[in-house]
Amino acid sequence: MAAIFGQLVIGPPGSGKTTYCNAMCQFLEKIGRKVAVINIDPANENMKYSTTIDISELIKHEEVMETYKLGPNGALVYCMEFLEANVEWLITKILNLKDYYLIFDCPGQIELYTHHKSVAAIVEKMSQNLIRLCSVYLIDSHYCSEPGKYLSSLLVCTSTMLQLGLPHINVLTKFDQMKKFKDRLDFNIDFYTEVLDLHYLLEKLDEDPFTAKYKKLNAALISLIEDYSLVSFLPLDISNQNLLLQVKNAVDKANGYIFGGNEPQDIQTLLACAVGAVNENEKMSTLESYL
Ligand SMILES: Nc1nc2c(ncn2[C@@H]2O[C@H](COP(=O)(O)OP(=O)(O)O)[C@@H](O)[C@H]2O)c(=O)[nH]1
Ligand SMILES: [Mg+2]
Repeated sequence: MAAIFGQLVIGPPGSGKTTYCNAMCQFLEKIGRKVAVINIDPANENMKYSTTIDISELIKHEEVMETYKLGPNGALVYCMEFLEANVEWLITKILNLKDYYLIFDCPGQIELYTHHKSVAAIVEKMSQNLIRLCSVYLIDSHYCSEPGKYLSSLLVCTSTMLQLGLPHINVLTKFDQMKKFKDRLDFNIDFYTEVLDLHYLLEKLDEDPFTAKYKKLNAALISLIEDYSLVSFLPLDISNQNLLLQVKNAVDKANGYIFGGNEPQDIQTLLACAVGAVNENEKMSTLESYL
């Protein structure tokens, strides 16, 4: 049985998941890939793509809220547990999509990825069925505008990576909005994307009125992030095809698509993906053009 490849698009509400799914689907179709977008967010909005599989065929968020008198977050957790209990429904549908590349649009409740077990269990079941996924974690680049917010995104990314155990790419979205808060950035953009020496971030945390009184906690959290040393970010502005291409290449390399997918790959693309080759000067000037 041949593997099926895809990406699991996750991240907080409003980080741009559905917009990314629309854009990545169009981008991949343009280069000739057959794409199926699967919506597993029962409370989704902005879906311009046509879904191949939609969780609302299985369970409806509003009905769960009404029937069990749950709030929106509780109902979402219920829906994910229901999907986990009925994972065969999802897998049977996916296994019928043999020649397709999958994009999963996921809910935005981050506890589903950092603590709760259902998404991890669903992913595990898919991998047992040769569905090879990479998680793509989207974070709004606005989080760079304050040291505490940036630290929180590093923590959330690290715990998601550990909890899901999938090949993983982190993406800072809405780069076109960076100009609006550039006066509040403490560092160059590459500091935020490459997650450079975090001692500088610790200094800023210790100066910031919100975090200054937690010096020991700040130091412990920074050292935790450094010990794991798992997080870096790719920049994304949804209207920039070049940045979409960089994300696509990183994902194709992470989930193994470049080695086992259906697309004929020329040797240059293969090599570029394999070594992550992007001209460093070009990369910096692209990033700086956003300030
Ligand atoms: N300026 C800008 N806005 C974006 C970008 N990506 C998403 N958005 C906007 O962010 C908002 C939330 O996006 P959505 O995809 O619904 O987020 P989701 O809740 O994570 O699925 C929408 O108004 C999008 O138009 C981007 O690259 N640039
Ligand atoms: Mg959405």
